[in-house]
Amino acid sequence: MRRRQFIQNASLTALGIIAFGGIKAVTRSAAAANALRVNGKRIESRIFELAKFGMDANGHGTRVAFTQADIEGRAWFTALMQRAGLNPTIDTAGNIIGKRKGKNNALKPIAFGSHIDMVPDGGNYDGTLGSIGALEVIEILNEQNLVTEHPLELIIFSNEEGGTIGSKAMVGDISKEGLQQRSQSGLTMGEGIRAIGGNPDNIQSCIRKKGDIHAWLELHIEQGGILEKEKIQIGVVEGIVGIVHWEVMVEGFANHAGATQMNMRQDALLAASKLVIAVNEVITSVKGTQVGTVGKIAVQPGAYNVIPGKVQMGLEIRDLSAEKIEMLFKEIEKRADLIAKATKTKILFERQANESKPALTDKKLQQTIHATAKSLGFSTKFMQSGAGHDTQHVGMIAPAAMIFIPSVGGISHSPKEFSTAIDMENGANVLLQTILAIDKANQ
Ligand code: HGY
Ligand code: MN
Ligand code: MN
Repeated sequence: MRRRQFIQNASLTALGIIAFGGIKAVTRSAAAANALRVNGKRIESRIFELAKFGMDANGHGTRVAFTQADIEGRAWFTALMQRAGLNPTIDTAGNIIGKRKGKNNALKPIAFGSHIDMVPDGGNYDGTLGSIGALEVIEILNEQNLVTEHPLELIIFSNEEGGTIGSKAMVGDISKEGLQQRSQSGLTMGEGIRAIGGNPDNIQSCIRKKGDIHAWLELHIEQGGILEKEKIQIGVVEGIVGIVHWEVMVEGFANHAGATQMNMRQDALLAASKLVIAVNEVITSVKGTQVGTVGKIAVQPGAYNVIPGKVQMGLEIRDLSAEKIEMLFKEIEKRADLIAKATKTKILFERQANESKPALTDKKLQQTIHATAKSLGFSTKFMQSGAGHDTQHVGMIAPAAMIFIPSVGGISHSPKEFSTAIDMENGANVLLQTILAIDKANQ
């Protein structure tokens, strides 16, 4: 009896030690995970490395999607993903996908990333911060031999600046017409996707369905000046504006600039100029944070001594409400009719296929970002994004959210775009710890 009792006690003690050791190991590993921090220096140096692709002699960036600079920048990034063990592949929309196994690969992946293409003459932080920050998360997990429960996916979306093409394709929102639309590079979207290793003829196969991704996170610069002005370190994005583009054709009559009296003219540029002012008046005529821009214009034939016969412009309207965008556009159309009559010209609007719907981000993920940032000692602000992002499409098939860091001077889409090393490090730490929090909570 005594012997049996002894063995029982001994095994209970042994069990207790193992259990205690196990709990200690779990708390140790939880504490170790909480203590993980990114390597800010590596982030900053990679930002400057990537900036070199497409940088011209006077330090201006031209890594426009589908151009040689984009192809080279993508190759550089893909090599880093390869070295980090992510086995990068390119899906049929040209998105670069890296995968890291979890302990339980039956779970859906936690995905994160951004884009590395730029606007013409753009900045070095828009998209690249979220891409390099995402890679930094993988580097740290590798260095610490930490394996998450969930598998992880790093996604670099293609042609974000030209209409968030890669993320739209991933949610099945790219039409045939959308593939025929001309991109900033001069190639059609379909030609461009092929140029970067995608396969537009089979674009459907890149589609992810609802439930395929457990959660999506994107770290991004704010691109506005609110965080800097209010001295806030981390922005928690609540919603992302919708964006609609129109090509505007103004048709007048090219004629001799000397021999044609002022009241005999059909001056397309005069009409276009009145329309640009009308856009500004309509957009600013109602309360709210909507924005409207005519960002590009081409005049034909373009000579001192010829009255412009044709003008082609690009109109963009953005707001968190799709209905408000439609209402504002109808008002602009009314003004265009009056201008066309007064100038004896024709004004046609051609709505572009690749528009983005407004999107709210996932409330639970917002709270996780907020709590994580607070636990890291950062100030936070819930806010909307006036810029469009891939997140607004991924949010259609998965819980999605964004982490913002300040843009110095609120400048973006400009060579003057800048974010400090410490703000980038803070943002990447929030990204890292939020991913671990989601993984732990098995949200
Ligand atoms: O245009 C935008 O809002 C984004 O930067 N692509
Ligand atoms: Mn961006
Ligand atoms: Mn941008």
